[in-house]
Amino acid sequence: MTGPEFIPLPGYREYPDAEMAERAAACYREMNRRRTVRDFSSWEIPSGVLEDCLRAAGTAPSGANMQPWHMVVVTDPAVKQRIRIEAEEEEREFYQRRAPQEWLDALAPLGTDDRKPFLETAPCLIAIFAQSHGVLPDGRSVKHYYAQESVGIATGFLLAAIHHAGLVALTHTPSPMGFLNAILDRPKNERPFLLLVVGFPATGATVPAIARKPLVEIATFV
Ligand code: IYR
Repeated sequence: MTGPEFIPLPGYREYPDAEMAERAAACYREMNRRRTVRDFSSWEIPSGVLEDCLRAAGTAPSGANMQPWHMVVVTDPAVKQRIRIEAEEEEREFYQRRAPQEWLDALAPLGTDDRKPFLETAPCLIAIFAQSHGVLPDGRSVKHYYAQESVGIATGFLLAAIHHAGLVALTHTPSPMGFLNAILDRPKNERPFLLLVVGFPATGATVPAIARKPLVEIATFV
């Protein structure tokens, strides 16, 4: 057994204080323009863009570097239609039966309901799966640590990359999402984590008039 191998930190950049402050402010301005969108146009995403967004997602840190994610990009209209049919079935259950009133009240400002036309209108769906464990070529299982947290971080990277590229997205969570394994032929060690809807906003797209919490509410400095 050999010890761990180390290399010099690649790609680190040091900035003068003023430049650092400007970069941090610019990043906040950029991220603050991101909005979750539910009105999509059917405009196609230029080729190669999503690949780089997915590569950016794959740079996320993960427990024991297991990279416990798999992302399925769906553009085939027939597959999108199957996903919409199954998702709307779950959503009908949710809105008509499963959701407690408190949850429905919390969703009211978003104006959501059980109709999910964007699952077919948008050019692309990305189904993100979390792998509870990995499977080696010889069939042996490798435990994954903090899979949910890791996939959550990778999803955040993906959302930031999608926004940075000039696309919009919706984080969609039809629940339960087990139908995604069947439709997308993913193995049992992969659990659907989130369904991202990605594309361009429809002309005249609107978003709910909601606000972000100010810094004093989301952070404490000690
Ligand atoms: N999955 C349902 C309900 C829903 C739940 C949450 I939490 C949201 O932030 C938004 C919607 C739906 O997609 O409509």
